[in-house]
Amino acid sequence: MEKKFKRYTVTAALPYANGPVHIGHLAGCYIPADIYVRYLRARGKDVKFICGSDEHGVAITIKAQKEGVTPQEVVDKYHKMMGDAFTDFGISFDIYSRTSGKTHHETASEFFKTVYDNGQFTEEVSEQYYDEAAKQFLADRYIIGTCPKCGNENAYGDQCEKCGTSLSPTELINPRSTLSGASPVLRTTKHWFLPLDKMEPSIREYVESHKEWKTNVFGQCMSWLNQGLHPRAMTRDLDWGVKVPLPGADGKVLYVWFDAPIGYISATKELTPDWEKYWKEEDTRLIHFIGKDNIVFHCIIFPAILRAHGGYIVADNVPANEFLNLEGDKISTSRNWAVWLHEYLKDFAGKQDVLRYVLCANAPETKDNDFTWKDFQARNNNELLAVFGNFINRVMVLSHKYFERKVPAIGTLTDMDREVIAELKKYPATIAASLEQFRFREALSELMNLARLGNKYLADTEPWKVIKTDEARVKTILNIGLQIAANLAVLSEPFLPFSSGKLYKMLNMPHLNWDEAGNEHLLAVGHTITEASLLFEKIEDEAIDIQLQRLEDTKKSNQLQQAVAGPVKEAVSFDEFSKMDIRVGTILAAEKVAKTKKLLKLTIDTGIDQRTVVSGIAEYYEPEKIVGQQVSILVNLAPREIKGIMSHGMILMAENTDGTLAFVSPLSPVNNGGSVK
Ligand code: B3M
Ligand code: ZN
Repeated sequence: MEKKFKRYTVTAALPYANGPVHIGHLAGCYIPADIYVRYLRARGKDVKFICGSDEHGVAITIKAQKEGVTPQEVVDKYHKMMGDAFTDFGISFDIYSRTSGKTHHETASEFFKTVYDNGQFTEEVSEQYYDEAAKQFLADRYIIGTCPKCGNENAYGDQCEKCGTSLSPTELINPRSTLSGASPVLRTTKHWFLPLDKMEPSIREYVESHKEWKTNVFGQCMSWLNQGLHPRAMTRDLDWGVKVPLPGADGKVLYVWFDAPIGYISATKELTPDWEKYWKEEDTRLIHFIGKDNIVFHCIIFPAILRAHGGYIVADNVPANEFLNLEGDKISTSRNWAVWLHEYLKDFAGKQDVLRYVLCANAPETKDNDFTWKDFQARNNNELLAVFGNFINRVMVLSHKYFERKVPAIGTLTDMDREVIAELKKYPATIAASLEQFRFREALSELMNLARLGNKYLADTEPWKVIKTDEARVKTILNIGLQIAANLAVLSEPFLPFSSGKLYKMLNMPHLNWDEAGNEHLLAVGHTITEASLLFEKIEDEAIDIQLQRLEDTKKSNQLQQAVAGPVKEAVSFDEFSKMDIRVGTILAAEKVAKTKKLLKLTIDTGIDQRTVVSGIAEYYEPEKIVGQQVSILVNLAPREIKGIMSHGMILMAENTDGTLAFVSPLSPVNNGGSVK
């Protein structure tokens, strides 16, 4: 493999510019891609790392509609935000472009035109829903109606999110347009299709020639192929996107999955005048990093587009990851169930490497995986801090203390020294072997094993004790310790670029390539190192509790937002309403009613009298906390006996749909006895 390829084009999926970046994005695609590219650069390879925002498609127009702004405003806002987040986390793209740019529009247009001129498209006229009020054809996501399977009244034209069935818009019962609310009508429209059915043999041959692909990727491709490919429309009736460059195609744009992957090519064009080498020469290795929902587009449809055009290479590998969940639940932008990078940075400033570490150590490489804050804390405290940080700190501090920041001379080696050095020598190759196979978790754990080796070496040799009797021996130990630290600086760079940078600085060493590591001569005897600084800090429970509480709040507010209000009761006259005498009162005393779970016995100052009321609120309020609280009380409810206590009236409670209760209290103080009307 190494011999065949002269250069690398590495792409990371172009994220839709319709929301901020979250940990799922990082874990699924950007962190592995960045580690891989940093590693290739460290090996001195010729590599271009390409990404940008995907700014077309209904993902954007729907967001614009929701926020009441133009699609352009949506993409401008999020393109900036996403680009900043990637920079903040050290994702080292050579270019972060965008598909709304001029180069991209020209490139995608040219692509379409060439495929058309090559006679590769088929034209088809079909009936599609049209909104006469909004005067436009409706993409599937713009149509909602009743799901024929489960009766959900808000199923989308492509899928019912309640029962998960995939649908086509014409299957919906009572379809309506989300733009105008009108019932859409069917109209004929012409589109250009890529005949994937006819191209199947060549795509199958391509996929089958890549049995080395990750099993999740290869498996998904084969299952698509075995189900049979169908012609797929490469144009849409939409006014946001790259215009279809054909006469008579007004109001039509390229299908977003036609134009977006071409965005990789446009971005490369913007990056270098030499771009053709990276896309057209067989000795270039093209690799797409993506999440699993993008597999079919990168392994089947994009290669088909590239071949229909001609003159381009196709991907040699597509190391897609599965999904990352958050605390056991699917990450979701609309439910705000995510850890957003810009928020993480506010709470954990300077701790980008911790997140990079956790997301790599826990990456959903072969199956979906879960991010939990407890695991985040444990990995920081028990691994980064206790192993890596602790080793570096000890070796630095001891070298300062005993040898005034000079790398001490190495003396006679013991067996243990020789073993440690022999071990050390294996690491560059071991870590590289894992990286070459896109096994990032394994690679990272090998890196940590090198830090463990250093830690154990110090623990076994105990230089802090030996110094009292044998300074020459301590010189040797710390020389070897410092060499391990220097190797860590080089080998950790792809994974933990910020910490590696700090370590390079502490050791005052020039930047080294991967292949220069793996020996005990990285730091010359007498070389001066600099001040030690902490690489990692302990993360306390409080910081984690804040995050967990935030998620808890999100969960609650999601539940309440989903709540549907009950139907209105029968009408009452004002006279009937006025019969109820509702007053403001203050709770003077509260205690639990013995042998019950739900009841509190309250003494209320109603302004008229002081009276006892039994109320079923013990699950929501602690007695000691509500004394002094003002509440609304129905004072002319006929008294009744509850658990042997006479209750004179009823406290008014607001009830959530989930049955939880809250007092109905005045927002500013009202005198006791004031009426509620
Ligand atoms: N924007 C889908 C996504 O963000 C899509 C990827 C395009 S890659 C060319 O998952
Ligand atoms: Zn359904």
